[in-house]
Amino acid sequence: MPVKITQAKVIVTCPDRNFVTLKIETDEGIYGIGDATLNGRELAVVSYLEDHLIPCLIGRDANQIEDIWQYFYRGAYWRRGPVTMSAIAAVDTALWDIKAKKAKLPLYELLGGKCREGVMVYGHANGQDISETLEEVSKYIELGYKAIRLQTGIPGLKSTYGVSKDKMFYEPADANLPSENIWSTAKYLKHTPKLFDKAREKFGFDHHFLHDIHHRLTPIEAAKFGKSVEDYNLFWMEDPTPAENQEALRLIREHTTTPIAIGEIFNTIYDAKDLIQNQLIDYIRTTVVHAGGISHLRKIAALAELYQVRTGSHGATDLSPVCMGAALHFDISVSNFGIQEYMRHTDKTDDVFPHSYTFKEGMLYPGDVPGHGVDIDEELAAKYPYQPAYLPVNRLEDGTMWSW
Ligand code: EZ4
Ligand code: CO
Repeated sequence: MPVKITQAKVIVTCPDRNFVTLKIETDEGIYGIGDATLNGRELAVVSYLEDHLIPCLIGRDANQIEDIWQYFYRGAYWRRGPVTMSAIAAVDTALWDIKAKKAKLPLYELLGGKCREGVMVYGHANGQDISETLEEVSKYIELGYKAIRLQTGIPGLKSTYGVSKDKMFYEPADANLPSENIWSTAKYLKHTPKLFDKAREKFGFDHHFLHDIHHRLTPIEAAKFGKSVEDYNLFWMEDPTPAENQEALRLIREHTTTPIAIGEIFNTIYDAKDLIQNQLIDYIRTTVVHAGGISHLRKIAALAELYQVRTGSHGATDLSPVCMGAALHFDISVSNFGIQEYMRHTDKTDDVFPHSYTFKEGMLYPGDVPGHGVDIDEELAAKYPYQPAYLPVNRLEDGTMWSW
């Protein structure tokens, strides 16, 4: 029996940070929600949904998730890109939520069932200097984390990626016009291996340590970095070099066995396929929200499985609890899951998005309620209006624009 889509609306709220949420309602009274947040470009996705997708959704059969996906992807003529794919992702996630609620099953049951008990996550330890970062690592270890990302300030640079005043709730979108960071590759390459040297000296080798380079190095510099930290056994180095130039990864691979994770800014399987098929990465970091939803992410994971590439989905605070909930159902049901990033949301955010997922001893569990298990409290959401917020930009010391 068809389930008719009767209404769809976009909810924009800022409980400590901006989130864009799509809510799709049906004639059976069942609704579903999907995350459509694109950090620093939120309102472009709102318009894409309100002006272009929602009018085409009304009256369609909510059961036909794949057909609706194809309708919006192929049917638009203009394909791919973060705005388009975040909007399609929100529709897809909301429709999976509806289908699972209608079946009275947690979403992972429709995706083939659980492949594992829980989802290993990693948290973010960051500090102005090495000793501050190590203190943060201790806190994560006390909280039970098995995997931790380490970032630290660099002597001689006023600010850098991954380091903020607020520790547990690190938020990079910090100003109503972009703030500016200054970058020096030489200073970074000199300092960062010391962080991992001290961390292994202090904590040993029982925990997974990760690191995000945030697209800042050239291929040969990234190769050099990977080599310089091999003794510290990193779980991965993330975004070592901008991935528009995918051939560059071959050069890095030839020089280092430090595993590589890429994909948080990818939107489709086409962005990832060469890196996967040539085995130039070890982890693919595409997300439910920015890469076309559950349906498309599962296709990426299936391709990656053929090449022993595992998933390591992005999970920063700018992916809403709706995305996190959906991601956990994906993570628990794909065979080649690797790890899930998990930056905690603030209490204000969690209050607006009541959810069934829970954290215990370094793992997240999606919970067993029907659907993806995340809801939105619309009354509360309305109390926190949108506030413009940009991600920073990055310049070299001589003023040259660089990758943030
Ligand atoms: O810069 O989510 O691995 N995590 C990251 C994040 C991203 C932000 C961008 O919105 O690189 O901190
Ligand atoms: Co990253």
